[in-house]
Amino acid sequence: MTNFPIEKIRADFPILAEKIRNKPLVYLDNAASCQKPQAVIDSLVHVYTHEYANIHRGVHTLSVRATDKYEGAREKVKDFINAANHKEIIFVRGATEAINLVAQTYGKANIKAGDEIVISAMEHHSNIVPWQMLCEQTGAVLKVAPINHAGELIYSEFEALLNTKTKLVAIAHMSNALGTINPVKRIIAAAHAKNIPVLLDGAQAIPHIAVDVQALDCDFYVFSGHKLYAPSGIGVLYGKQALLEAMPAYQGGGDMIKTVTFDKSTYAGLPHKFEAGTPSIADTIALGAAIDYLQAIGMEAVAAYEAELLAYATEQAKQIKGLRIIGEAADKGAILSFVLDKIHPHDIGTMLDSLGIAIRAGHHCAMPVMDFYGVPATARASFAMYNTREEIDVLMQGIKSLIEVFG
Ligand code: C6P
Repeated sequence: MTNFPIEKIRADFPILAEKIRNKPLVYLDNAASCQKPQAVIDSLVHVYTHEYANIHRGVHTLSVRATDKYEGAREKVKDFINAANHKEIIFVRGATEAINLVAQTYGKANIKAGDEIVISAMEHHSNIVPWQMLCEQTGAVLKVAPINHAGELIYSEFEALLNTKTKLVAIAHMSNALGTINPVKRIIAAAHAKNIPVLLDGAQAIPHIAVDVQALDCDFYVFSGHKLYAPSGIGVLYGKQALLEAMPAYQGGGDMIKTVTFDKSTYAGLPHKFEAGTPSIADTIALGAAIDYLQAIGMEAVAAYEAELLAYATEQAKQIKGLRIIGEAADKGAILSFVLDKIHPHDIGTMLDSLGIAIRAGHHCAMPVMDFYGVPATARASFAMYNTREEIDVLMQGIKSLIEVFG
């Protein structure tokens, strides 16, 4: 892509200059967690050097500064995903905590024995296990919409699962194991036509796709900061205000209360009702810095650049004999999962590491996807906006040399 400022972007990420085993780092494990630009690192240093104190509690200057910055980050997240109101942005530890929060509050209040929750066969464990726990607690039933061999949701079978017993649809915006981007607008419209709310697991989609929660009309959207160039330990639950207001509180403690006596406590309004205890203050502020950084580049430009990277990687991978791509959906994000004849994915990962190439090998916390394809694991190269065609060439060369030696 001619206008994409790739050299400048790469220079903004200091870790990309690192040498691994005396080779230039080729970091292709972005779906697990991506690297941080200097602006995010600087934000953390700045907070701890000039702005750090506990928030919402102090009248002293530093506490006011930290509170302003923390609440400022909430405004940035609100604008980034186009939420209607900052009260709809709840800070949590990550996508996993956000889904558990919805399961244990919205779920417990609204889902009872015999009700159904619909997920898909491509979900990450974080969007399976919390619903299984809720089903065990309530007697509700988990229904799983199947996928086809390309790794796409079989839409007609998904739609056929929606009925009067369905109380929630929880589905990945983009799959971490396959890269599939689900037809979420269509899914949401179909569910809403039957008055069923929809939670989107946006953990993988958020760094690749411009998300507009109002245009999508999703009821909940969850993501983690660490996949969005921000620190780990901070994530977001978006929920429509009316739903969040009606939900019971999640954890009890400081900052989520209005009044406390030994007889009874009353709770704070949104968003604080769901943010008990001291949060990850500096990380939240740095999430705001990551969003500023990304918005200066523009999500449309990022998406177009990454689409080119994926197309190039796919084309190159298809030329390698003995390589099988796992996940070939028509609509796909920047993830290339694959297996090689006769070489276990863990060996692929270890051997590529000796060449300075970081990929993930394993079940990617999506064991049912591995079962579906009949493989124990896959090797997964996942791309970010700072990756290049040259790095894909290094990856492909590495794979070819493995096949020569071990295949
Ligand atoms: N997937 C991967 O390598 P947390 O761990 O809470 O930040 O995100 C959980 C999660 C939820 N949904 C999807 C679709 C995900 O991909 C992930 C995290 C990483 O694929 C780590 S297992």
